[in-house]
Amino acid sequence: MNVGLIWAQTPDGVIGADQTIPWRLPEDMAHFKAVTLGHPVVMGRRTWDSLPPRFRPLPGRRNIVVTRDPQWASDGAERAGSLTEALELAARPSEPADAAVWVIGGGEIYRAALDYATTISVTEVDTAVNGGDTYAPTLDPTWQVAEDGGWRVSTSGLRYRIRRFAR
Ligand code: VY7
Repeated sequence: MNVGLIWAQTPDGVIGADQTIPWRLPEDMAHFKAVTLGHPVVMGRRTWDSLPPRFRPLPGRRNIVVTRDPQWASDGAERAGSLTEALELAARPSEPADAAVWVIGGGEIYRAALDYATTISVTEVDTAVNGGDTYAPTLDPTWQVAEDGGWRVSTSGLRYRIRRFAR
C-alpha cells in the first residue's frame, strides 16, 4: 500500500499553533479534500480533536485515529494504538495493493510515518507565524520535488505553492 503524507507549512516549517492551523487557505482545504477523498486517512488524536466537530469524521474517507488510550472511541472513527497498527488497519480488508492511505497529521504522527512514506504533498504558505508550536518533519535529500504547482495567490491574499515530493 502507498503511504502518503500531506501537510501545509510556513517556510519555517510551522504546521500548527495552539491546536489549530494558524492561517486560512481555502485553496489548500480544497486540495486536501481532493487528494484524500476516497482513501483512508490516518491522524493523531490531537488532530482529530482539532477538527471542527461538524467536519468529524471527514466524509467520504475511513477516519483512523492513533491514540495510546485503549478506552478512546468516537463515532465515525476507527481507533489504532500505534501508527503501524493504523497502517495495517488501512490496508485491510480488501483494499487493492496499490491503494493509498493518507497520513494527515499532526507533527508527532508525521515523524512516525516518514519512514513508511512513498509520497509527500507539501503546501508552502508564504506567511510568518508567531508562536508556532508544531513543526513539519525535515525532509532529507533523498526526497526530491516530483511536481511543483508554482507560486499562486489565494483569494485570502496569501501566496502559496503545492509541491509533491517522492524518493
Ligand atoms: C483540516 C479543517 C480544519 C478547519 C476547518 C475545516 C494540507 C490541510 C490539512 C488539514 C488543511 C484542514 C477543515 C477542511 C477539509 C474538509 C473538511 C473541513 C474535507 C493537511 N495540505 N492541508 N487541513 N476542513 N493535512 N494538509 O484544513 O480540516 O476535507 O472534507
